[in-house]
Amino acid sequence: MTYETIETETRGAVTLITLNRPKALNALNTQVLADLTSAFAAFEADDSQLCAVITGSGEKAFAAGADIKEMSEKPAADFYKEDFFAGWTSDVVKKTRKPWIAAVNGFALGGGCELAMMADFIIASDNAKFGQPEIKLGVAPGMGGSQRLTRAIGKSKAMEMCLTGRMMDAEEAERSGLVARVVPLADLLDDAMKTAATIASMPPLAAMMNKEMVNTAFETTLDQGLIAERRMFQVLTSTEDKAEGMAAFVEKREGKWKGR
Ligand code: CO8
Repeated sequence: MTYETIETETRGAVTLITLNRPKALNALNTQVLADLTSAFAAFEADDSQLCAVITGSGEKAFAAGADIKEMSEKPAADFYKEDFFAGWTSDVVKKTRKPWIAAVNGFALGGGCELAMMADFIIASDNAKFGQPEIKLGVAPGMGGSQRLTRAIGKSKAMEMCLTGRMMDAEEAERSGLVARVVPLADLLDDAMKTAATIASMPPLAAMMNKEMVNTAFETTLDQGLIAERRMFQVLTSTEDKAEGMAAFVEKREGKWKGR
């Protein structure tokens, strides 16, 4: 499948999705959303694909935000009527049950930061810069930034970033818990792909349920989350991969997974 604004390829069980509008610093427009939505649906539907990585083309930007030129021409009523960009959350995030990683190279601003935060985790290059500069445009985050950034780094830092529009560098992002790890830019893609391959080598149902368990922590109370975790654990004990995984440990060999 070829797309207008992104590139996709599969390497073993890992799908690599690259935002490909380098001249606009990979700004996210309606076409990018449509392309990403269909690429993520294809990834989710393909049983041979077990983990995905999303990154930006070029060395300068993951994505410098929603496309300001597109937004500048859009009447307010259309933002509401089209429910502009609502699909990012409903189609990309909610329907993608397999794990995916954002490999953030360079700027991740506004919608770019918000897209990265939708991933299950972020690996950042040492030149990465995160920010929610929408206030400088007279608006505010509109794709989850005020919510996900606050959950990721806490109220004080999130509030400061949203109110001043300042950027956070990779080192501060790691210290604040926004990103899992920082690596040199030259190693970013290799590192993210290797990490994704490690995840793809795990029992697939266990990977999906581990993801669901951690995400549940953001959606509910501790008591409800602990119950959900216990139920998912109990479901996993009924899988063939659990029998194989425990037998493989006892027999001192690698497990062979069936995904059931
Ligand atoms: N949209 C469109 N084009 C962009 C964007 C963008 N977000 N960012 C950069 N570009 C374009 C520039 O216009 C320029 O194009 P051209 O060469 O045709 O003039 C090209 O990319 C290169 O950019 P610069 O020359 O500006 O490069 P610099 O190295 O000087 O600066 C920056 C890099 C600091 C990243 C700078 O480009 C910048 O500040 N960009 C805008 C960042 C920003 O404000 N992002 C937030 C956008 S708003 C948003 O994301 C809201 C999301 C919520 C929407 C949900 C609605 C419901």
